[in-house]
Amino acid sequence: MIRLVRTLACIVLVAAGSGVGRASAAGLAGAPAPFDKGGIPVALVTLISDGDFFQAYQAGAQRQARALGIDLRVLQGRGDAAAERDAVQQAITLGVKGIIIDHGMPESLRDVAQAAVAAGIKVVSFDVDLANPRIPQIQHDDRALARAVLDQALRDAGDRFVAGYVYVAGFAPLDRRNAVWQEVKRAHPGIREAARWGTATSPVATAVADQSQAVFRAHPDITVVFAPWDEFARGVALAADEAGLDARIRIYSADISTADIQAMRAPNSPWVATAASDASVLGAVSVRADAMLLAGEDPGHDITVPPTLVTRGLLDRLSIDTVEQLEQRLPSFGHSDAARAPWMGTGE
Ligand code: SR1
Repeated sequence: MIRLVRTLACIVLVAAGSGVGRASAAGLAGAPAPFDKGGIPVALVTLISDGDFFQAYQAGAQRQARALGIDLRVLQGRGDAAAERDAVQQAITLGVKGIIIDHGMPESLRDVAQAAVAAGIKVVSFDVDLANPRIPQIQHDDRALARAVLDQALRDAGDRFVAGYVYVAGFAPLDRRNAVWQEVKRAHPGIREAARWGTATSPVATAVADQSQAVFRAHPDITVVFAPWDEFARGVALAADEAGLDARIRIYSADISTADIQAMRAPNSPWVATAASDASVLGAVSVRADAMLLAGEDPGHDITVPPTLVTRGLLDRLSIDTVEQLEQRLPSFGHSDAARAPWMGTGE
């Protein structure tokens, strides 16, 4: 089992008692029970809180929860798989009606997730395969995401280059993206992966920057880095900048945030492309999928949100400086109808 940094042994209960994320208790007109009354307690149990992606995911989940009259409590595992497991058990004890499990190690979650299902709690997962037909799974279309950004690398660099690859095994989205990277290398034997590195230890970007500096010293011939998590890409970009390699290295990543957009658009930035789904949309989709189960409806078992390829050229052309501008100018990025029942309306 991968064990991430144990920052705090305790689970942090973010929303309960603070008023943050409290949903209206009024209920939704015309909605099925229990949404006609509101105030439905649901727990969002997370493994990772580090970085922009997870903050935006939680913000999107909170917004959607408020709109549906869900009282969403966030139980944070703080990078500790055992603490995340405890959080699922705590949610069961708290008597929530629904649980959303965001990332995690399947082997430490499957039995507690099944215990929640057996207790009548409606469970959905995001980016972790709990191998349970009664637990719908939400995810990016990770294969399409990796394919889109690697195709861009092939367009930019041709199919003969020395690559660096940032990867940590055991996380479902990274494993799915890794499968595509392996396929691309097989199909293009002119690509040579000279080094592979990575860590999920918090703070991820800083730790990856330290590793990347050593890699660039040992492998000065690397010209393309595939770093399919924005925390990875941020670390690689930092190291490339400090080593004065901006002009020689191109970085291809996943995810996008306002800070990422600014890093990509910085003068001489090596970070040239990313493929991403909107993290706040994924948070909203996760809440809606759980809401459908709570209303006795079927959201489907595999719920995917398609990615958008975002290049520095596109950001420059459309003068995009923030994720909000990206959402406005590329509406397909900022909106999804996945897991949306008619009674929910069209907004978050
Ligand atoms: C450690 S897994 C990190 C990934 O999870 C989310 O799916 C984001 O896309 C991020 O890249």
